[in-house]
This record gives sequence, C-alpha cells and structure tokens, in this order.
Amino acid sequence: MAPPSNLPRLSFVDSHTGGEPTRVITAGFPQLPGANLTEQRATFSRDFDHWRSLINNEPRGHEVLVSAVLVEPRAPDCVAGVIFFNDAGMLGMCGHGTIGAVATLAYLGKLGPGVHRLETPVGVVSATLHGDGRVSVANVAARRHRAGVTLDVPGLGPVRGDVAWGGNWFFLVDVGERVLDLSQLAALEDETRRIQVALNGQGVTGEGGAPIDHIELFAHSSTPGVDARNYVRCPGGAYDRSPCGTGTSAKLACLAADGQLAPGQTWVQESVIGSTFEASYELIGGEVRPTITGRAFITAEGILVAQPGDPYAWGIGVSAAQDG
Ligand code: PYC
Repeated sequence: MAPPSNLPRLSFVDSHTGGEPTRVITAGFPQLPGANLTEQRATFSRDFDHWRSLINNEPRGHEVLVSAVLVEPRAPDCVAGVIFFNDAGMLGMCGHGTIGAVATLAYLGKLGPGVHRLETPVGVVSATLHGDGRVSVANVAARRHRAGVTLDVPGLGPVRGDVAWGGNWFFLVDVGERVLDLSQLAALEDETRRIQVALNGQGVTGEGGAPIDHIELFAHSSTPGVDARNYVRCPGGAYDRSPCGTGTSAKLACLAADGQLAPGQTWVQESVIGSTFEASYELIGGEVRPTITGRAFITAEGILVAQPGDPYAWGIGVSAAQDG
C-alpha cells in the first residue's frame, strides 16, 4: 500500500532496557484490521510497512531501536496487545521490549505494581511490575528444535550451534572462553553476519521452515555472579545491547534440554555491554516456561512529526507520496 498523502503525528515514549532502546507508540497509529494479533501483524507488515519505517528507521529512528504499537487485546484479561518491530521488519516476542512497554505504561500511569497480561502475536505473556521498577516477564514456552547443527561458514569454517525458539528463532553458538566485549564488536558483527548468510544459504531453519533471524554467541563471563555473556545479532544486523529476553529464553531451553539448569534455578545472563537479566524457568506440562527479569528506564517522550515536502517523511528508502 502506498504511503498516504496526509502525514501522521505519532505520540511516543522511549525507554531503554539494559541499554537496548524501545519506542512505544502511544497514539496516532491507524487501526490494524485482523481477527487476532497474528493477522494484525500480517496486515501491518503487508499494508503499513511505511509506518514501521517512519517510526523505527532513520531519520526518526535507527537500526538499534525496537518499536511497539499497542492494540486492543483479544485474549481475555490482557491489558494490551503489543506488536514489536525493528528496522528490518516484524518481531515475534521481544523480552527487553516487553520490559520497556510495561515501564512505559507505568510511567503513563496506566498500570501499577502487580501482574499484567500482554498479548503478542506469538502468545500471551505475563509481566510482573515490582515495587522497585524491575519487571519479570513470564515468556511464551521456549524449546530447542535442533541440537549440534554444523554449518559450513565461509571464512570461519565449521560452526556448530543449536536452533531454539524463545519467542523468536535463534542459532546459538558456544564460543567458550572467548572474550565478548565492546573491543570485539567489528569482528562479532562480521562473524554473526557470515553465520546468518550460511543459515540462509544452507536452508537451516526453525520449525516449519521458519527463518532463523537472531544469532546468539555465548561465552563464559568473568563477572562474579554472572553465568554467561552473550552477543546477539538481531534481524537487520544491529546487536542487542541488552542480554536479549527471547535469546535468554532460547538459551534456557537449551540448558534445560541438556540437563544443565534445573527448574527454578537462577541463570544470570550478561550482554556484550555488561547489562544483565536474571532468568529461570518452570516446567509446565513438559514445556519450558522462562521468566526474565530486568529494568527499563524512560529516556524520552514526544511526538514524531513528518512535514509536507520532507523526502524522508516515511524513512530513508521509502519514497514519499504527494504529501503536500
Ligand atoms: O529482548 O527479546 C529481546 C530482543 C529481541 C530483539 C532485541 N531484543
């Protein structure tokens, strides 16, 4: 669908969770047709992609940002439906983004401490806002789909990893004692890009041929009390500044499958910038149900404006309609 000629004004609140930004659109987004959130996300992707671009892409957003629109929930007892997206397209769930959305709703006075259910396109999650501002997200069920898959990665050689679901599809690679820190960013970006290309080229997917669009390298951490450090490449190529809620969930599914973490045991996951999430899981009906705890801070609120005549009104790469 072509961008409309009347330009939007969108209210937003920005936050960061462990350094990873989230932008929640609080007013101005059009109604999304669809019988449920999965259909609404498909409508968004097909007919409203220029809105995604305006909100999330340069010059009003950037590649690190994850944004969210709030919609009327269809599932019972949910405070909101939430659809997450970034510079490359739609996401399934988003752990840091859910923590950011709950912090945003609290900042706006729309919810207080307690348990709140949120509907996402991949299922209902429940978020507990604690009195000190931390948020615990009881995520959708996580599972390991394939263990020990060997990819032939040009420039790297054989790379072995697990395919797991934590609300998005991940390829998880154990890089042992390697140092994952900010001094390694260029190499980590190059390595995970090569792995992404190899996954696509060698037809390694999640269940039902679902594309794997997140790559997670994890390693030993030298920080006391931390179990592992990770570098997560998100769709589009930016790395997650947070420890990645869905990636940590996928990791828990692998640890559970390998008998390396018991239900209820705490796992502390550190990101490449050093921010942490605390995680654990319950086994419910044989399913791994992860809970991720972190904290978000509000960084800005305002109105996204696009003026008539702006060639980048809908973001770089989307041509403006007659917007005057
Ligand atoms: O926290 O799940 C997450 C996430 C996904 C992409 C960026 N962050």
